[in-house]
Amino acid sequence: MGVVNVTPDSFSDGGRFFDPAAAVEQARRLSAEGADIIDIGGESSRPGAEPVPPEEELRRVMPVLEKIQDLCVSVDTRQPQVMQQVIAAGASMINDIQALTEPYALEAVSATRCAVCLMHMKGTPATMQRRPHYDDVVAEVKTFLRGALRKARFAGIGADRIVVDPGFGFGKSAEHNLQLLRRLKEFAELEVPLLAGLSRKATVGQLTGRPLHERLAGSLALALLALAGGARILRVHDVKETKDVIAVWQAYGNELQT
Ligand code: PT1
Repeated sequence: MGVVNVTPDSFSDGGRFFDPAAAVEQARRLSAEGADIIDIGGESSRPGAEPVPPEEELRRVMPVLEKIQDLCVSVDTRQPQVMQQVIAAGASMINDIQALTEPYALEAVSATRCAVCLMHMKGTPATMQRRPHYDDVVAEVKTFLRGALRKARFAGIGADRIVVDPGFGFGKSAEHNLQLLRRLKEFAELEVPLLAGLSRKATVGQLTGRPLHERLAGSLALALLALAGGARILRVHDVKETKDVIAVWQAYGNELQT
């Protein structure tokens, strides 16, 4: 999954693809590099980010979505109004960092054939990194995702339309993120595909001492660890490089096809 942020303030490429034409070009580039899904978002969810009204989110996302309808597009949004509109405009997946907990979000997805990513977050982007605490981060995240999955299934969303995500960096310290990664295999118990987003995040910075634009190698190392833990979808900024990691991972697990 390749990330295209249509925001003025995203953490790693804020403002770069705010212009719809630049966002479309980036989506095409990531797709050509081998991304199976393009994730477009009109609201930043980096630590400290403030919410965006749904009208503004739609103003950012729709012009891009309309020009890449031939691609498998996921839209990163928490707002039911946005979900409804982007699904009508051809989005294949809703990527919700709030796991469809907003009123009417379940309904916005259930009445359609659209897929959904249910993600765990503790708190809100504005406050989530203020001293997050867990007794057992893996147990707590898994319990939350099990509940979100049950609610989605009960609303009529088939298990074949759902993926889950532990939400790396969303109300989690570097140690919490590492614990989730070490025990990622335990999420297989939820019996739906697992998505992992670690690309360029603060944890990479903490582990390597690198600033934002020098986190590629650290991100690729985490991508491999996520694959080893059973992740099936990697949400990344650097598609070409991550595809090489996947190629190595697949060759390692299979006999080489020549
Ligand atoms: C993610 C994700 C996302 N991450 C899904 N959607 C972001 N499904 C946006 C930091 O610690 O992992 N999964 N949508 C980006 N959010 C963050 C969070 C960016 C934390 C940076 C950090 O630096």
